[in-house]
Amino acid sequence: MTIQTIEKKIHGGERLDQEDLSFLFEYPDLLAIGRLANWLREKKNGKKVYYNINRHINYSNVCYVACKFCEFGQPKTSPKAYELSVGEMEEAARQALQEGATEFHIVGGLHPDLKLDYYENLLRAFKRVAPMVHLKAFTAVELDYFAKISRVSVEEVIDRLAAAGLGSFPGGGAEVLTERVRQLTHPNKIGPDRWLQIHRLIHQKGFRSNATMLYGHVETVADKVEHLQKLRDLQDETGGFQTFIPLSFVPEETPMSHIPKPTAMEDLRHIALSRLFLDNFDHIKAYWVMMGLGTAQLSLSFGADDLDGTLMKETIVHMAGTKAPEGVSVSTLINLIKEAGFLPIERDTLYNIVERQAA
Ligand code: V47
Repeated sequence: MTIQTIEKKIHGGERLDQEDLSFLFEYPDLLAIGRLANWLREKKNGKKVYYNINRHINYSNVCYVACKFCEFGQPKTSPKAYELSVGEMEEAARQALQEGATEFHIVGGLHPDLKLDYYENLLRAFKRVAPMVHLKAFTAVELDYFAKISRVSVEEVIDRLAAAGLGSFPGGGAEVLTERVRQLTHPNKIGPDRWLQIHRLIHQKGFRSNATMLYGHVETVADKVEHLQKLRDLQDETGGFQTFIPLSFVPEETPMSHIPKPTAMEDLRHIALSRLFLDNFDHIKAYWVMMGLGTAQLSLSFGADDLDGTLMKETIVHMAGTKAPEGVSVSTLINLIKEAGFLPIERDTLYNIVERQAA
């Protein structure tokens, strides 16, 4: 195997296989990989880089699963545990609306006391405050848990949440979709098959969702190859994923703080390889709050075409110890994109272009 054989495949529109991907994970010349990924990204999306004005809302971090990579989730008795009131969340929504938000990204821990009707009421409250704002909410892990704690099927959970205003589903909770990694880092949470099954169901019901992969902890190249293959297979089957988001592990305050944070080189490699292998995903998102704004900006030349987002108040990786800001202004995002030589395009959650009157 050589980089030239892979180059030929990419330029000829041929799919990479698992062997190619394993080779690229170990290939030393990152710039050669980046050039290929950028070529493919320009073929798909030209010079466009999408960004969005969104607000993250984490209703509560009370969670019983204790994943080793996570500091956000806390037992109910922990001094770090919190629960926002609906009033506080409505206020956050009002403020975000004034700042032009088109999306609320709503996720939380697996709370032992809250039942499905709480989440339905929450979505209805957001819709009352901001009827036009898209609600992207609840990971497959939460959906599975809501079904269990309320003794209904996941189908019913999806239907009832959709009736309450939910528009699409985020890609969290996938971690690394192999049983080996699950046993090591999150044995109390749903495994690969269930995560994929729930996304299949979401897509079959006509909704879109995203997919993630949390890298930089105990996973091997073989784990990541398996993960990406499973996502590509499901996307072949349903076409329901909108974007893939590689998540760079933030170790500082977590139970795995002894593991060094992924370097910028590793972050760029994961962006580039996602672009090259996931040929059936339209978008690769650079999530700046985990990799940092500088690396996220660079990643636009390594295959990413989406810079998410203004966020306004990120909590999950701030509790894990990230030094990135909690949110950024729209002008910061636009300037980062322009400075990197790309064309900033504001999108909504479903990648419709947002046109705004000049102020
Ligand atoms: O599922 C938890 C990860 C995810 C840490 O769909 C950590 O548009 C790094 O999924 N270091 C939540 N990562 C975030 C997420 C997401 C983010 C932005 C956009 C979208 C989307 C989805 O964060 C969790 C978990 O995989 N996570 N702890 C940590 N210490």
